[in-house]
Amino acid sequence: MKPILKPQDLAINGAPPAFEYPLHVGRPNIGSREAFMHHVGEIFDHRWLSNNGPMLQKLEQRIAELHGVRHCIAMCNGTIALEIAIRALKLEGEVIVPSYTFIATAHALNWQAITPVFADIDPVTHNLDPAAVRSMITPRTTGIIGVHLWGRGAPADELQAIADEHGLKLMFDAAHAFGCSYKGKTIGSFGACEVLSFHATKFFNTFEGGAALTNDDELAEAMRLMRNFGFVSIDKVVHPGTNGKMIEVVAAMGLVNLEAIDDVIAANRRNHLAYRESLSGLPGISLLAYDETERNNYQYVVMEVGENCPVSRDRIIETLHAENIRARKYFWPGCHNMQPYRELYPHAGLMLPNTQKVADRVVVLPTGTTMDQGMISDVAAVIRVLVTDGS
Ligand code: T4K
Repeated sequence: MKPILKPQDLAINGAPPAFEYPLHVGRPNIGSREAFMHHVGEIFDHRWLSNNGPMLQKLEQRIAELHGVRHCIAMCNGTIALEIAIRALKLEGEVIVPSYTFIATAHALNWQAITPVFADIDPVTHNLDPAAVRSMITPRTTGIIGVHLWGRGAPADELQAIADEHGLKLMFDAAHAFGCSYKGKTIGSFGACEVLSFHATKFFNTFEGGAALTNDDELAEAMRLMRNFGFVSIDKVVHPGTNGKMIEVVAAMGLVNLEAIDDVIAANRRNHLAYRESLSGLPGISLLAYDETERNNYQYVVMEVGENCPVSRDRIIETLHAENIRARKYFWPGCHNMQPYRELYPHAGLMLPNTQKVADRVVVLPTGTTMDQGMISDVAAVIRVLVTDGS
């Protein structure tokens, strides 16, 4: 890339893109290939490919230890883990969730004929606002699902107080929060249950995968049964269930990637600081900070484009895409603006002013182990030239 970038150097003005190949948000972090291939050899030798195999059991034990919980029930993906947790908790009627989250949080309810009721977020933290949650409770409400968005803890203690006061169940979508803490306590044991995602794009991945974490023995047992068609033993089914199992080769990927998590955190943190420095002082541009007193995985670089920025968020996205930088507008436009919710609740947005504001100003930038400092300077240079004199 050119040393001093000028507006005419932007690809959107006919120049070649800054990057020959796309830089993606969500590029997978991958541990040792040799170790993975070794595990695959072991799996073939054992001829045990699925159904509670040794790789799965080891992975579950290690993840439970890492998160300080008694039970980790690994599953084929985070969405199925959410659905099974919701069902095992016997949620019904209405459940309060943020709209500012990945669509899976809402769909996991709707899929089971439960109404997701969208509550607004705190515009500073992007997490559920407890006062907004309180205002959405009705006689049909049975639960609350908090989301630890970007891996930053949702206000678990305040949500628990509301749940206790109203006799509601509380669980968390912790898809972003592998290894993170809230008020010094590792995420994983807040509420009745917390659900992780191990999708390819996540801080820790197993290609696809997910898990429910809990300290509740009965709940854990119910989720284990539901994950495997309700089989309690050979030939004996005692519960309705589905196929939510994680296969051995996937668990092997998890065991390998667990060894790499410190390196991924170091890379993500270094990238976060590099972005912070390169983007500092730009009008209307800010980066969502991670609380350094907590454990963070720094998996998301969340840039916010404020009203005082001379160019719009969408113009920034358009320019980055032209430069082969595949930044994302996560989680625009908010679940309430997607189907079927948009049609079911056409006026939901009236109760969600902060959700609308935040969804309109966020740009998530590429990070992870595939990004180096030079790439980050170049991404920042594109944003800088656009914001300072490219409008
Ligand atoms: N709750 C929350 C809060 C979540 O964020 C998610 C998942 C869930 C629940 C559900 O968990 P899972 O059922 O997925 O385990 C992606 C992911 O598919 C999704 O897992 C994730 N959240 C969400 C935040 O991001 P999309 O629609 O953005 O995917 P896509 O195909 O556009 O890919 C995202 C980026 O990653 C692209 O820039 C390409 C890049 N990528 C992707 C894959 C799969 C790669 O470079 N390599 C890859 O292998 O949803």
